[in-house]
Amino acid sequence: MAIAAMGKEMAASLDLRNTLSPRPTPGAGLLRGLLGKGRPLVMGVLNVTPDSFSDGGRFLDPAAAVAQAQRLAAEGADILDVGAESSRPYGNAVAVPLDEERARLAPILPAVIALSIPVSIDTMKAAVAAWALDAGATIVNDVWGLQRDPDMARVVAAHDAPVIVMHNRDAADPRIDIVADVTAFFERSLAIAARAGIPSEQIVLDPGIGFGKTAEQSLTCIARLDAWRGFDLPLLVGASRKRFIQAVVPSEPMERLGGSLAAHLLAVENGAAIIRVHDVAPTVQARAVAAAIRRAR
Ligand code: HH2
Repeated sequence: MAIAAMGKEMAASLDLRNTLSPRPTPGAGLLRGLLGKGRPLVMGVLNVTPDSFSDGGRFLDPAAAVAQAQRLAAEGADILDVGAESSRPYGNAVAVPLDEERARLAPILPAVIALSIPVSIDTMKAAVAAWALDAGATIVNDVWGLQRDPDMARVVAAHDAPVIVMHNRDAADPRIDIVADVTAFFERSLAIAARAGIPSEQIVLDPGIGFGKTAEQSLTCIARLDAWRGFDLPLLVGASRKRFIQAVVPSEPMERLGGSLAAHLLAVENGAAIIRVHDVAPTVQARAVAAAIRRAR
């Protein structure tokens, strides 16, 4: 069966499933198990969008999206992060209606989940998160850290799902102390999470490289990652292909692999437990070599 046709059939069963009871959730054991692998986790990015900043339009076609998910899995991704609305780290946000976001995901999500790698849903909408979790996604990645959609924390708690709480701002302000701003944002998110009943073992913190930050502030967030170790929660860094790299070495997004690898290796040195990347194979190789060098010390 062609992948697109398979996707349609699976999407139909997904709709049906949503009228039935939701799947049992893996609870805190999932995140604990992943982090227990004893190495930094590589989260592979799948953007089912026309307008993502580096690969918009490449995986909008369901067959291309599923093939990319299979590739990321084969290359060694520990988690697949699937998104259908560009989070537009650099402004010009084009809000995607709920139905459109779900329509982009429906033909591919079952096939991605069938790869048996934990799937995180990269969305700012509680309704999309709930729908994807009911369909078998197991992690929520909220680029507004539970602070944009007022129903997000409830959905995460109700599904007993791990959640990535990412720092964000509407606009960059070069005058602020970015470390203090991120810290205050995390504190607000953690208070929202606690009120909703999300256990702290289910939370990952992410300073949101490129989001509402100058290039210097993004560099600072990676350099000062240890500032957030005091929260005693796993940290995620997503520096892949981001614009701060161009501020160091002029380059187009697809020419930023070297900068992405450098940023992620240093993030790991500074305490990142998860790195979010578009290029899984080179990152897995870099992780292995860095680990071998560390062992040879
Ligand atoms: N970056 C992007 C999207 N989602 N989620 C987390 N937790 N951390 C990040 O740094 C992060 C994220 C932006 O990258 P991409 O998905 O490739 O671009 P777009 O949002 O334009 O689709």
